[in-house]
Amino acid sequence: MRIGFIDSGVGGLSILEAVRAVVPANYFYLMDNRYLPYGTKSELFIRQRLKQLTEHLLTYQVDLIVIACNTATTQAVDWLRQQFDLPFVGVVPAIKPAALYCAGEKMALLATPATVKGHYIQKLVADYAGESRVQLVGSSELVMLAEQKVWADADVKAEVATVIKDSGLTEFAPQAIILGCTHFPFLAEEIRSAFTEAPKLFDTADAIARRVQHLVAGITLLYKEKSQDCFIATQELTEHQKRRVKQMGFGQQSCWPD
Ligand code: DGN
Repeated sequence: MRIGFIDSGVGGLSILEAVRAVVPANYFYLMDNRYLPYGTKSELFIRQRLKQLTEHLLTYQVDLIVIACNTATTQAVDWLRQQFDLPFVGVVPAIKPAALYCAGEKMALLATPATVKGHYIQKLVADYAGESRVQLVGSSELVMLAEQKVWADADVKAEVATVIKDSGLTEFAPQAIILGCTHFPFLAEEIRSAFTEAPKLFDTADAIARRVQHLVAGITLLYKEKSQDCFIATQELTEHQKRRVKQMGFGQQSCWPD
């Protein structure tokens, strides 16, 4: 079994970890760091780029692709399903479970600017938020802070608190926050501590892992693979980043061509 992953940066690793824990496979993680962050790009750009990345992953003969990015999923996954004949698993914010938890109280969706502006999210909120009051916050700054934390172990607590405060969220004081960007689980601690009363955080990693597990059970393999490895393709990384990638458990690295 070969499973492809796509994100513009480290965010998809939060999903990869959950999927790897339950599905034995060879993993191919395409980290499109050349175009990080996706959250500021147009829908047309994201679609064309995802098409290119999917074609690249197909050269590794993947059986299934996880679009481990809310931004790319909300802008492109339906369109990709029409272009290619393999299963795609997308990641969308966990609005429904958060609304159930809040039972009509306040909740917030923290995602990228592109995700919060998209029709897909507006519809999810209209369909599933129920009586809850929802504040939508789009931030690419948080994406970059998550990158700094993961790559360099940077202490980003103060910066995260400032973004949360400036967005009006501390004043809004939601009972729940939906982490609608796969980068944000890496900032969970910092986000919680930006509030006097920590809200409950909802992410999608476990739901995606169950979905992949379900789909994989229905895929018939033409050959049996013995190894279970994790490969990563990125644009150039610094020496420090290369060492981090190894620590993260990636056996092999290659450079994603332009
Ligand atoms: N991790 C992506 C997401 O879930 O939306 C965001 C990364 C980005 O490029 N903005």
